[in-house]
Amino acid sequence: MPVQRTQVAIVGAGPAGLLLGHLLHLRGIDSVVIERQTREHIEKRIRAGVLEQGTVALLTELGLAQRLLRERMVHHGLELLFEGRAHRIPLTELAGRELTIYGQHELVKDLVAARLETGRPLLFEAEAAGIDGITDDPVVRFVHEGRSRELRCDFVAGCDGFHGVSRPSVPAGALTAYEKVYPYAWLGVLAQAPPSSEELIYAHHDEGFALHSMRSPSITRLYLQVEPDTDVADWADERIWRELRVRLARRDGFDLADGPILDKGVTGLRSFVAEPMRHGRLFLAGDAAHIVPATGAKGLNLAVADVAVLAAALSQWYADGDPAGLDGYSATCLRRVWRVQHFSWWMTSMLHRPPADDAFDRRLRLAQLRYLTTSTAAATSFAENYVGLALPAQAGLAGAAR
Ligand code: FAS
Ligand code: PHB
Repeated sequence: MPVQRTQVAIVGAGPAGLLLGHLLHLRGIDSVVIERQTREHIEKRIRAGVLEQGTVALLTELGLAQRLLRERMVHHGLELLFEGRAHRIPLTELAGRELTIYGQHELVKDLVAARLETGRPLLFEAEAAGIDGITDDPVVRFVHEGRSRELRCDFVAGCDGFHGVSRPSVPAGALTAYEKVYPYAWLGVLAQAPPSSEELIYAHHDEGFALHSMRSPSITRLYLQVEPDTDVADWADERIWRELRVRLARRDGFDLADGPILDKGVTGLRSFVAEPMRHGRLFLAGDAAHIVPATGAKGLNLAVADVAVLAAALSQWYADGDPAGLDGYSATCLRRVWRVQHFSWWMTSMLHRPPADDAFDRRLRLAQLRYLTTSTAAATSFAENYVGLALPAQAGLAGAAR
């Protein structure tokens, strides 16, 4: 079995793995990225679309944002819609930061291109089967081009998402999982239709939650709250548009533009945290360590924050053998993770209608929404969390707070 060696083995070429690979490249640290899917698959996979200012500032500093800055949409607010009325939250006015709308798959395309430009290894259709020796001498076992291979390394970055092999490679009992699974899911669609509003619309409705988002001036991204076991085949396009019209209805003459649906899928909503995020020489980052319900649009941004901390810690280790950053990695990331977990759970609970809903809970949700849209203090706290907290001081090349 051919043996290969590198400094950092990165399992998974999602935003976390690819960005980490680039951060390490800029610091002269070797890495190999192993990805089980094809390049085409990961560059077409429709997921997130909202980037925090801190994420964009980091990408810009790293020279990875040329196309993003050219093609993105910039938002300074969003709308909360309930009881047939929309209320704008002026995010930038309240929290001093803007939002960027740019498809995750577009960002992955940019990161793959940047990786290939560095000439450093990025193996597609390479499925990691397991990780051994995580306490002292890590080895990633994977299958590539039909052959079993081993990759020896100093460290493994587990960036392989929720269903990857990294987290399960941690010995039983060494990791504590905290989880909440929500009794509803999201039916997400990508449509060839111009967005029907300048900004995102989060709708609380008695038929369930709905979200109007976008990807470009000609592509709309929309979500509907559905049953967890929903089969997308049961949702014909007409039925989707009909339901969106019901839940996004409002009294100010808003009209939802429709068009051909290009992509649709159902995603469950879950809150999950694995603690600690470090096990010997294995470091979990992004969805491999934590999942947030998409309501707060935080998943991608949290993955970026993790690898920014991890890259700085690895660089400190390779520069002068100082383990402080590596030893503090988990605690540093988990502080942000739990803040974001709380915000995402709170936003999800406020905007969704649970199956076993009762009149009291419904009135509590509406009272929360009315407070949020009439109190500057409440709206400011919401805005601060939604636009995203500053990246940790050690993130990025200069290490200055972002
Ligand atoms: P990723 O899951 O993006 O990447 C992990 C990579 O590891 C994948 O490419 C996978 O193929 C690879 N991999 C897995 N196992 C492997 C193995 N054994 N060997 C080699 N490679 C392996 N967030 C939002 O804010 N808005 C959204 O609308 C939204 N929609 C989402 C929809 C879905 C279906 C999912 C799963 C997530 C969604 N998210 C959304 C959250 C999303 O943005 C994630 O937070 C983000 O992709 C996390 O990035 P990574 O941690 O890099 O993980
Ligand atoms: C998206 O555009 O995909 C999106 C936006 C906001 C969310 C979740 C997803 O909360």
